[in-house]
Amino acid sequence: MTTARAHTNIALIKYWGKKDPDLMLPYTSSLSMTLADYYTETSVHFDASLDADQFYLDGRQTPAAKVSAFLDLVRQQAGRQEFATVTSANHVPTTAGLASSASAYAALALAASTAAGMELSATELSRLARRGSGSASRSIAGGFVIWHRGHDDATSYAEPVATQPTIPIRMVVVLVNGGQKAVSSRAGMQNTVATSPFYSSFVTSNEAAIAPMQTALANNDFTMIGELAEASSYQMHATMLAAKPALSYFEPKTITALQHVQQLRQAGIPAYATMDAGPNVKILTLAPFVDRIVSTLRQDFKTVTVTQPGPAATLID
Ligand code: 2P0
Repeated sequence: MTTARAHTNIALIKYWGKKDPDLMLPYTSSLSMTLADYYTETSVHFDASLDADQFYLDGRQTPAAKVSAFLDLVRQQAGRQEFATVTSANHVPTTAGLASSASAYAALALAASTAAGMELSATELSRLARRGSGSASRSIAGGFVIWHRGHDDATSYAEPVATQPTIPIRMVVVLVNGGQKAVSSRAGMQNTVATSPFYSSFVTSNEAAIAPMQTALANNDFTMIGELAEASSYQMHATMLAAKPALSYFEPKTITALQHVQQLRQAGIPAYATMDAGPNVKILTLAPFVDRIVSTLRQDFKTVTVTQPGPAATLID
């Protein structure tokens, strides 16, 4: 049995839309922060006596179709036939309002490829994880990570940005609603690509933000990091809102949280908002300002958590 741990990540420059849904090639490059406190641990054991893949998620037997499709890629690469038992535990509490598909497929890619006898490089692992979920390609690496959109399977992978920032960047996660989202990322992005008249503008401006973000990270320029991240998030949501039918992940309390961020900034606190395919708000800041931000948001929200950059995916036994 092989066990791997991978941490989830939040994109600062977003991924929203696939050019090639089979190979999971995105329209834009994206850039993320891997998170310290939220991760998935997954064990894989190939077993010749099994007649189907078995999947246990958080202690419960779970339909294995998606996991099986991913294991097929691993079996194909490794030249193996056996089915596998996969046991996975998410340490990504739904109360944190964070998605787990990134950490899930990154952990599965590392555990399954190792269990199948392969020793993939970080680049190969990222390419494999990408096939499970686009954002999982980024959870193979730690710290600040760029997923190069590439133009084929070999060139679309993630790696740490060349120069990591040394300033103490923190992320305050504000829970607006921890429930299941009504529209999955996969369906939402597909419809946005197909119907939003703003989609090509999103691709152009998002892509144009990648190099400045790398520069801002290398220069420890937190104002530029925050401004670029907030802009990418709002541009992604504006593009979805223009889709037909309109796609909005905003809830009334999302606006409340975003207003707090604006007011904090007006008061001179470095705080910038980013949102994913859900109503929760993540606030980028620096360590000295965390307490002020948390106490402000707790006026209106019960669950406010804090995290920081986290490590690369790793084997744990
Ligand atoms: C991101 N999100 O860059 C963007 C921003 C959500 C909003 O990646 O279809 O679960 O499995 O590739 O990666 C969420 O979408 O979608 C996501 P698939 P994924 O983090």
